[in-house]
Amino acid sequence: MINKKKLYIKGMDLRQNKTRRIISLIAPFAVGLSLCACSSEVAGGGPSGTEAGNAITAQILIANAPAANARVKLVEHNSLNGIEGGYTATANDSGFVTIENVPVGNYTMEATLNESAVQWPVDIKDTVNDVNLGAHSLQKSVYIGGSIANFVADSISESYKNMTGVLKFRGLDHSATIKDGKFEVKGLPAGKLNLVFIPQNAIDTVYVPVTTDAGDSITTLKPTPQEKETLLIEDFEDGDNLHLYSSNFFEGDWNIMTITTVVPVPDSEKIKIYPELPKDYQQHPFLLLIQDSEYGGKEVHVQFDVPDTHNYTPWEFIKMNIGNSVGIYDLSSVDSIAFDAWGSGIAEIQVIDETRKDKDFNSYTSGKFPFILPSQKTTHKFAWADIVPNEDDRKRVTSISLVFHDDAELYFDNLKFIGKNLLNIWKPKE
Ligand SMILES: [Ca+2]
Repeated sequence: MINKKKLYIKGMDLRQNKTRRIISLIAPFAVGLSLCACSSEVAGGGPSGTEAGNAITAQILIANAPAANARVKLVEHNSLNGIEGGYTATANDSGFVTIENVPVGNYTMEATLNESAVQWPVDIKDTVNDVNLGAHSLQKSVYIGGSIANFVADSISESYKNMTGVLKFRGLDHSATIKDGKFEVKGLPAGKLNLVFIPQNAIDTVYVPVTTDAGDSITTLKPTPQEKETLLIEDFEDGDNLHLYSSNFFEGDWNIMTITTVVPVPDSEKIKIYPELPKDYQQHPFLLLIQDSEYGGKEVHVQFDVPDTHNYTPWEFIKMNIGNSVGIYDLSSVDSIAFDAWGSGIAEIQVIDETRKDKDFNSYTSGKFPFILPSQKTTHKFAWADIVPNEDDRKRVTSISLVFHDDAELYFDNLKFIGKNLLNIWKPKE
């Protein structure tokens, strides 16, 4: 802050010589730059030729170098009149500008050069003291354009959305004509922009504040409805027991199993699985279910045969773990699931969170959704919320199964999730 004080005193001392005074003011900020003795160009409104009054200085930079010839405008903060009644100046070779004799008030200063611009607020508290605004860097300018309908609330009448008139910016020297509700403005400074749509034949204007970043191209203020995406989880073409998004061997695997509610089960009452699993088969039995499809490629085909006489409740599972065995996965971004399934019998989609237990100490089942398997190849599409009604449960999923309680034949292929940002679901929650 010592520098600032020195600067101020220097300016006071040198008040008799305007040119030298400006150089003194800017010198501490211009170390290493070659200063020219020429005075900054001063133009625009306000009284001139008097020795009294303040002087506002600033340095304009572009890519950390002086922005020679940058155009600077100082406009009253709330003005809709642009440079009319405002001030302009052009930066010298060292990027410095000076504007003198600015009345007390709140202003916006804007600098532009080619495709770049910058704006910042300027408060003038008196007409005596000099104001050093420091250095400001030009950034890629902002584009705003399109249909007014995309910038105003739906409740605003159609006549406004189709208006002919003019668009102005409070505190900035920018404007654009509006025809049939359409407009276009280039070269705006990033930051807060206060748009005012002024219809030709009406009194009321529409005010729309917009906050922008450098280089923005803004054609709507309304959130664009995000496109739904379809994620193919499994088509079995790779012939393994991991689904397509598994990141290593231990994650996201498919399984087949049968469970009975009595132990032991006499051989004559055991559930038979076709294709039969060889007794010495050491690898994952699910691989045996992946077969060539008559429709091309591969699909899952399995048959469960429950003996006519049995004394238990059969459970037959085709189960896909979402990821690793301890991970809980957030499937709330899934809107629906689709798959091809056909054959015979009744399949029940079951969605499970194995990290939780129900009152019987079984894994917590958040969704049970039975459907009849048609005899012909059929694509089924079910709303995820119909399968898992509780929203919180959709955030905690460990596996999805097709469960059978009786004889069944299943052909299964092309499991897809449909929703938004679906790749996020593979991140385990805990
Ligand atoms: Ca397939």
